Amino acid sequence: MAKNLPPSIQVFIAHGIADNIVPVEDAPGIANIISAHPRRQPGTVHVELLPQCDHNYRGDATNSLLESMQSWMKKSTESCYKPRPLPLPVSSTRRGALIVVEGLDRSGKSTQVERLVQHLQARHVKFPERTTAIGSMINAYLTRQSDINDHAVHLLFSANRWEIIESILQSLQRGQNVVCDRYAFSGIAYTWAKGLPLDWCIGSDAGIPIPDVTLFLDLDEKTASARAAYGEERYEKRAFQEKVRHAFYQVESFVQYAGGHWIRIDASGTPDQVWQTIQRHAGNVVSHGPMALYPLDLEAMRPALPWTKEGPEKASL
Ligand code: Z5A
Ligand code: MG
Repeated sequence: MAKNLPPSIQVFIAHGIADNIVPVEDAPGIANIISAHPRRQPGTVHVELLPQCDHNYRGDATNSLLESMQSWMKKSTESCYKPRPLPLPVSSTRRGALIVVEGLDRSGKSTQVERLVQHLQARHVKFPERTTAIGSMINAYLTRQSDINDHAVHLLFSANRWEIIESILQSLQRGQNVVCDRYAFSGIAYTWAKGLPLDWCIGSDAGIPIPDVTLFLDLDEKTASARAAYGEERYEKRAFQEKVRHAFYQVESFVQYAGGHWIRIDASGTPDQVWQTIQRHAGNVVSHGPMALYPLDLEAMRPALPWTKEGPEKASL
């Protein structure tokens, strides 16, 4: 049997929302990684045969693998915290997809979001939404017309999302795709980069829907700072942006852990090059059809949160 094995066999176990990698103690020669994948059907299995594995393993591989997976699933299911999907009222229409574009300042989010909105005929949402009463306070703060305490302004950014979430859910339920220019992940990354405790930064957005996909436009601070209008608003300083970038990389890992679908995209290409990638990933999500929406859940993410109580630069990548 071992002779005929392909160089790589992959088996996924879907048992919850966590994305774990654990050793398979009982089948060392066959595989040593099992990963639970949040978006697979329960019961499907994914094992990776690593190149350094002993390909000459003999014995009842299937049984030994299944036994070890069963015991692992039992253990991990017992300890796994599972948030419930957000209750979207039953509707005969297939719900729309929630697509978020995130990234550092001047990474080209708004440029790409405009194209995506047109392309999908989607609803366009921008955070911060500066036209509401809360949004106008945020705008005054960002343009340095007012000073607001770091905790208070974080809560304003969150409140600005909460005042619009209900109508986003309604759009999704009507079957309309929604594209957001920034989301809660900006809230977490920017405030955490200021040094406030990470779990506090997440807490005020706990309960909002995890997007069907987050497209993160990754750009180094030097390139970003050469783009138009950089430096006009409060946070547009290179040292701070570097911390924010570091924070976003961490956010990526614990959002993925919680079942979120996050794609990091190189934003240093031309707008057309970036668009090709955006269009492909967004198209995949829309054509596959969105699944249940899960809430952003602090408890579900906690095992993946960096241990540090300090800013993201102190957390290991
Ligand atoms: N913030 C927060 O702290 N907490 C929160 O919860 C939220 C936000 C939601 C304002 O956000 C601030 O709020 C932000 C985070 C914080 N920090 N700051 N400062 P905003 O989204 O309103 O910021 P903005 O004024 O729209 O800027 P932006 O979003 O950073 O820019 P962008 O949308 O990423 O880039 P762009 O407008 O599409 O393009 C910028 C320029 O680059 C423009 O001249 C383009 O023509 C050019 N461009 C675009 N793409 C390219 C490529 N590929 N190559 C070359 N040039 C390009
Ligand atoms: Mg923008």
